[in-house]
Amino acid sequence: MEVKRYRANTMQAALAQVKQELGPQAVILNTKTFYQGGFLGLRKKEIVEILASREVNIVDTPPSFARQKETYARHHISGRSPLVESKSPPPGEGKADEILKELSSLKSRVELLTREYVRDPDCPPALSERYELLLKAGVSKLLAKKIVGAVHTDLNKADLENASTVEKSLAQEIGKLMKLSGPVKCDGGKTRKVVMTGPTGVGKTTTIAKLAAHFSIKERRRVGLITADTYRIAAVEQLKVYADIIGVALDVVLTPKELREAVKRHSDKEIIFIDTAGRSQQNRMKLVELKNFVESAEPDENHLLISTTTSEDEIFNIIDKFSIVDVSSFIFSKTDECTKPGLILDVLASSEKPVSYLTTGQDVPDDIEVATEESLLNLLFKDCAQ
Ligand SMILES: Nc1nc2c(ncn2[C@@H]2O[C@H](COP(=O)(O)OP(=O)(O)OP(=O)(O)O)[C@@H](O)[C@H]2O)c(=O)[nH]1
Ligand SMILES: [Mg+2]
Repeated sequence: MEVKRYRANTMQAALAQVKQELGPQAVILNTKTFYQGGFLGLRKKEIVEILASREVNIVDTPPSFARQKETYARHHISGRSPLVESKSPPPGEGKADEILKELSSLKSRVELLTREYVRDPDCPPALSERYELLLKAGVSKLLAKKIVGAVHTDLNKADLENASTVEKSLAQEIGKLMKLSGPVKCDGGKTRKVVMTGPTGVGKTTTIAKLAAHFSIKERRRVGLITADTYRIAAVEQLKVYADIIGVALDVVLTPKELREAVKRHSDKEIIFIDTAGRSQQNRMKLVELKNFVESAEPDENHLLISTTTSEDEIFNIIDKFSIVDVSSFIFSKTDECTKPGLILDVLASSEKPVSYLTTGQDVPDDIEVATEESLLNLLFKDCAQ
């Protein structure tokens, strides 16, 4: 059987295509409505899709509504594409109106069945779509359900049919989960000591270079750099290159004691950034060593860098293992490479800690932004933007 797919902005236009190509005897096998484009569902376009064929065996009598449901359920459960057996429209030329009436009634039946079997009966269609969007962004099923559930409870029936009210309420619910620390604090008072920790290769050194450049060049603050990462020769050289370009002093320390002394030497600075060696979350001994380094600096802020290219399970493992060091906030790095930004929401929902920055690429100093509700929403729904 040859099945053809037709898409248009309205059901009528899609039906006209079917009729023109397959003739009035064509049988509609399935219809669905979905949305394309838009951000958070705004400015999205409704698309109607019809699957049709002219080669279906036509049953003589119209199947009962109950039988159609049964057929749909059977196909849906077996994982095959839903196929609604259909009576052919009344034959004969000049009966276009009757055909259209029949098709339109079939369409409402199919929609009803789809809702009944594909969607949670308690969930209004507008929320089912948002739920799917959240899953697509990588938010866990549990959290996505909690978010749309809260919107469902907040809004009455009429509000749930108003797209912009639904969007606003959804953004509000997501906003409640976002703990934001704001940027690194540097008010020119007491020297601010800022440490970056995290697993290997997540972007600690690059992020320090971005922030050091920002505070030194844009905010004209007196900046000091210290690196406790002597694990790799290249690591020191990497930060030295940035320090030279930015025009700030770099101290290299080998022990916690040296770190304490270097911090003292930089007491004339308004802000000191301290780079640490990347440590595997599996290596408890190295994590204890890191803890000793960090504590000797008595930092005001310790940002744990988490690469958003890491799997969700591993992220929770990293947070757990790095909690040995007192973490003040998270920096989510490599968001430019991330395909599941929703995991950030899961992390923030289940942790006490806030997020300070998102890093968005390799370029120093530009590829970093302070985490805000707006930047996080944009990241979450980046694939929905036109
Ligand atoms: N795509 C992308 N790459 C980044 C980002 N931040 C850093 N990188 C790259 O990631 C790699 C590792 O960056 P580093 O700053 O050396 O990471 P690190 O955490 O200091 O690494 P170790 O000191 O070895 O633990 C480099 O190639 C960076 O250019 C980012 O936001 N996006
Ligand atoms: Mg490094």
